[in-house]
Amino acid sequence: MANAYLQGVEISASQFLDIFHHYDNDGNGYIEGKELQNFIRELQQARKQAGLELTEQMKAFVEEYEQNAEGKIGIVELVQILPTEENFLLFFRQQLKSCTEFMQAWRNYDADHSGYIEADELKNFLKDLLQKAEKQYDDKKLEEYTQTTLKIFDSNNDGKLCLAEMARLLPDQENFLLKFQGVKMARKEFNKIFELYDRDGNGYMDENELDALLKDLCEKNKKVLDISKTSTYKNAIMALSDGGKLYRTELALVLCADDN
Ligand SMILES: [Ca+2]
Ligand SMILES: [Ca+2]
Ligand SMILES: [Ca+2]
Ligand SMILES: [Ca+2]
Repeated sequence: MANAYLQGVEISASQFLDIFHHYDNDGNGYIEGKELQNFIRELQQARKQAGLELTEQMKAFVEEYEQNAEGKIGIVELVQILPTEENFLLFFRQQLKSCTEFMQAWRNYDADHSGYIEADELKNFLKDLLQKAEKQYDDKKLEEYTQTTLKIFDSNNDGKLCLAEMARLLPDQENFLLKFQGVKMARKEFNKIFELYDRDGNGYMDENELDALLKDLCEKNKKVLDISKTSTYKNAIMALSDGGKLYRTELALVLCADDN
């Protein structure tokens, strides 16, 4: 079924989702290695069968990855290749060019500060993106986009998006949030660290306190984190702050494992 969708001149948001899941065989959120080679082969076949030329984007993509056994693409890359109806995922990418912008948006749209983007908050997010892009939409479309976006990013199926799930929207090189997944700590340890680095004990981190914490964290986790990027990490995380006051709840989104 999913490979038949590849013949479409225009692919709907839900067909797009089926295609992604079909080719991401092991479900790790990327189409890579053999999966990618398989996708390239079937894409070429499908276009031929439908009597369609490869689009310019497809040609460039095939050229880049055909001989590349290490190739790896995520959802946002796939959406750029396929003729998806209303490339709504690209609106995110246009708005969220850096990790800092991503964090600002997160702070903005997590209106109830629950630490998650729930369906109604996601809908507001999409609505603003569509309006900014001056796209026509109705309630039914908006609902479809919301549900599709949720299905794409909600890896643990709890019906809401956490920071790490949504971070998959970011380009790889910008994506330190996924790296921080590897250094997340239990709640108890996190609390201890928060108190240690909140030097003046006023209940929030200022920029300098966060800087000291991140430097030590990078030093301790050299394999995962890049110490030369400390200030990039810091600026992005400070975007979660309340006018320069970074409270425990917000820092916990980045550093604290969810299940603790
Ligand atoms: Ca995969
Ligand atoms: Ca929320
Ligand atoms: Ca989730
Ligand atoms: Ca402080």
